[in-house]
Amino acid sequence: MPHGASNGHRHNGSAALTPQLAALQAVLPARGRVLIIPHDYPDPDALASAAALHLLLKARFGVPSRIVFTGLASRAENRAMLKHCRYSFTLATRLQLGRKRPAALVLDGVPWSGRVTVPPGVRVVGVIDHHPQTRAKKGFEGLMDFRPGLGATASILYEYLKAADVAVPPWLAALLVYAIATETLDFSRRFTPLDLEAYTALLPRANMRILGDIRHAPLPRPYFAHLAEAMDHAQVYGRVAWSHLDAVEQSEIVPEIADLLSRIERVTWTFCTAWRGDDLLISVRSSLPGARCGALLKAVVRDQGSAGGHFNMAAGVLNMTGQSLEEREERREELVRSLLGWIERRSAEAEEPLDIFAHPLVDKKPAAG
Ligand SMILES: [Mn+2]
Repeated sequence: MPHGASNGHRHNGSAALTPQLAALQAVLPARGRVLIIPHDYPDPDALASAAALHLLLKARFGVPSRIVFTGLASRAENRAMLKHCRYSFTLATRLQLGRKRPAALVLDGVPWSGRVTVPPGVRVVGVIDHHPQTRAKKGFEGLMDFRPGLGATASILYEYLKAADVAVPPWLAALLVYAIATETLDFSRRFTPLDLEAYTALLPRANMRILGDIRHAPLPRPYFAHLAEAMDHAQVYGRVAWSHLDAVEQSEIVPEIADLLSRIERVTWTFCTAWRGDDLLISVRSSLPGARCGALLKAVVRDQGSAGGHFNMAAGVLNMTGQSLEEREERREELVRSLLGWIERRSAEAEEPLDIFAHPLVDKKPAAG
């Protein structure tokens, strides 16, 4: 063990560690800073979990850490979370590494999935994740705390903090509550008793003003332009609804549209595609218990890009650098057809046959006069 109870200056508690805390302690370096790396373009669950891990490492193990991520956190609600987070976040591109190879803990994704960028020279010593597709990697000897089927990574961090007897400050309780609520769509998606326990235990401790600030963060005007475009492009085909955005700067609007469409009555599957530069982004949602969205999107994207997700939600990206506009549009249409085909087969298995015709979500009435 690199350090532990014998290393008094780093350990100020005397209670015995739970197996999970002991496993975490075992991978912490004896000295120096640890990097905390949430997945790229971190969502609320990744951000809140990173802040919770930062507190845990300091309060329970006396280990200083720095939160580092790749991509942006541009969604208005996510920016509000960063504003209220008392720990600073560093962009991976700005990270200054000395000659030592710092240890890192990866959150809400695995470094071998393509969703988490690990800066060169950084050594991953542990991974904490809840995605059902997550598999252990052969040869990886660090901590692997995988809880497939759990609603949120934030719930795992709640469990660690509780086991370590670390008090959660009100601002962090607000972030964790928001993370669990969004990740489970207010418990309308799959969750476990641990998610419910974390939520109900943290809510009374949460700073409600911060929670309100995050939930109702001011939205930039382009958000509404995307919304209008998405509604205009939205199609319904039986129990499937989907849409497309021609040019987005940030990826976060794509899952938001998929979530919004999933509220159409009788619709059980939704997806949204969008161009972001040379990348085609895809988000899939389903309310069916056996949907396995992550596996479905992986099957559709195959080796042309990367995809991953949960039972009820998944995201993927295809890079089309060097292809003409026609080729890109053709491949997008092919992907839409392929997705519809897979969904149709899944629906047939679930005895939920689709309609024959697709039609626009919003009827376009001819202009008066
Ligand atoms: Mn998550």
